[in-house]
Amino acid sequence: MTEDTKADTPLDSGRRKFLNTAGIAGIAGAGASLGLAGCNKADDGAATAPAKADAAHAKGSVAAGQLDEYYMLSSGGHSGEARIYGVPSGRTLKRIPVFNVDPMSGWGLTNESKQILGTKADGSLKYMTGDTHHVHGSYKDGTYDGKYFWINDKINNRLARIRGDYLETDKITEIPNVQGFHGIFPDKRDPVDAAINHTTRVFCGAEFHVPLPNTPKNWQDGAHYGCLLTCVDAESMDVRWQVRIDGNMDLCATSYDGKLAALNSYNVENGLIFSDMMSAEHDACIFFNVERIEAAIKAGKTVTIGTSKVPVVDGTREANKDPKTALTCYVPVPKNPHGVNITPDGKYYVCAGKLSPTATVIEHERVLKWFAGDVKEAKECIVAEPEIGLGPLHTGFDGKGNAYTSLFLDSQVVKWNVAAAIAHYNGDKAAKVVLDRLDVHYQPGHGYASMGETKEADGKYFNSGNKFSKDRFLPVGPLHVETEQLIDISGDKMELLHDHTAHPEPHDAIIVRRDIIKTKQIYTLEDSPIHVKGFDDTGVKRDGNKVTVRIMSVAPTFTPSEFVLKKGDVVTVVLTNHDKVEDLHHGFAIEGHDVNFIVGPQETKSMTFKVERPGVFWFYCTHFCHALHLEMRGRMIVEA
Ligand code: RUQ
Ligand code: CUA
Ligand code: CA
Repeated sequence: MTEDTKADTPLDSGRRKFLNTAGIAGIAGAGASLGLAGCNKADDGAATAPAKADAAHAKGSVAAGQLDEYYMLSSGGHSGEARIYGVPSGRTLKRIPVFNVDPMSGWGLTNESKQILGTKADGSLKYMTGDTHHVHGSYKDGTYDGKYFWINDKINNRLARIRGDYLETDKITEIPNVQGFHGIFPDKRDPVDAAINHTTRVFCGAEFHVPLPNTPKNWQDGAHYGCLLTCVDAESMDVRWQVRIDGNMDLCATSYDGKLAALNSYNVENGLIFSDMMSAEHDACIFFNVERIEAAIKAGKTVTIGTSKVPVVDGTREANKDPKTALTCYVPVPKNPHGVNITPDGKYYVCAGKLSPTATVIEHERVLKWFAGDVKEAKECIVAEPEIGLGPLHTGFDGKGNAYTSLFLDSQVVKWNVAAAIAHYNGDKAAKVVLDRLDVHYQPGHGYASMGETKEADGKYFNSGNKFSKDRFLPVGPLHVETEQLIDISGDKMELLHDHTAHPEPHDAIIVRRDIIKTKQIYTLEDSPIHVKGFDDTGVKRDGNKVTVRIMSVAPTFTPSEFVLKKGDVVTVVLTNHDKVEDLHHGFAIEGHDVNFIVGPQETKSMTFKVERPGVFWFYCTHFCHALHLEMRGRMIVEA
């Protein structure tokens, strides 16, 4: 046994206690009252036998040359990108630039990507950064169809779409009148038209209150502030409508019948300062009745806010007192919850307690009944409130009736049974709710199971996205390596398979079966309306000081391999890669001009820049492509 397979040495449990104390002190010091009484804490776990550790390691590894079973699409936090890891290996497969600039692919540099990202009048990027938290895929028949993936930008309130065939960003939409855009979830089918059994909408929750419209006038007065839920069209990516609510929105889940979107709210107080956000004993899980909202939009019961033309309906409590016409239902949950997830059978929503050591289980059918006027009080939609441990944040499911919740303060993942929790809530005190606990290292945030957000939840793996790695990897400076841990959930007991590093700072992810994602290996020339058709289509065209240089690449040459410009020219290079061989990419970079991008087989990219320095400038291929890759270069000549 090597040093790093030793689990739970005395040192290890000591560290865990330190982290717990620090975590609780942090929250308690901030004025929260933690309802900790009665919370069962498991012992620190038994030492793992070496043979067992080796077997677990083998289960979590993928031999050289073998492929992973799943794609894990992960957010990249303040890097602004998305990432793909292999499961079970934990190997990094790809980083997808989304809201960030990426020199390798030319994202944020090429004209095509700048158009997707959005530019200012001078042609420069409107934003250089983003903060991605949640990735979700498009659905058909209750499972992923592999067509699209969506990811949010919390900083600049943008929703991006990644197309499943290239696994590249193809559209970005900015959402008006919101700040702190956090939770997203695509719908799983249409609430009315049974023939539409796939995703057509994406719901986006806003976490921060802003004055509506946003002016600094009366900024002290919270009454001017509000939060909006936004519905974006999955195909056009246009903003369809918004709903103004009381409170805020954090995470989102959608029902399998398309009828409801659920968003947890930790600030029903509409507080603008920390202590106000913590003042109420209960916050809410807010349910949105999609069919009624769209009917209200159609009927024109809308307002617009500021310069935005997006229709907004009123989802506040005051305006929705009658359940039979209500657009929204506020189910009270213990103060400051985090995360909401729906069980794969579509029956229950689980809201994690965060400050409360409980999870709140809300029955879908009862929420529908509340909207029909058949359930008196929204709180009657709650069917269980199991005590599961300290700092519950996010829940994954195995499709066998069990839930796996991350416990931030306990540094654990807890496995509990949903049916047993309901039985216990109904008085069956013998019902065994908590089935297992596993220490993770350390302080997990998001956790998600393989296919766990679909009807095809398969109960194989659970990935714990830990917020702190401390001593799990070689130290690399003050900021520790980010860590994720893969857990086998196929047996009665959870089994830790391995740690893998994650580039800072991952949040949420989804684990998608590999047969669902069907990527193309070669681009289509016609993807680009300006592609260079062939040798006859190459060369230099001048229109005043605007010059277009059309180049094609065929390994290992560029045609033309030289072009002459004049100082002051604004030049657009259009490069089409005419190679048709899988994986045969070429790069294009020019000294001194910040030009750097790659083109895949049959792909076209363009970039516009100004030439202000006379001289000879080599352009060269940056991506290894051929035995004569180094020779794949040419000259840009700028005359005085
Ligand atoms: S949140 S640690 Cu941005 Cu997804 Cu819960
Ligand atoms: Cu073309 Cu390297
Ligand atoms: Ca609150």
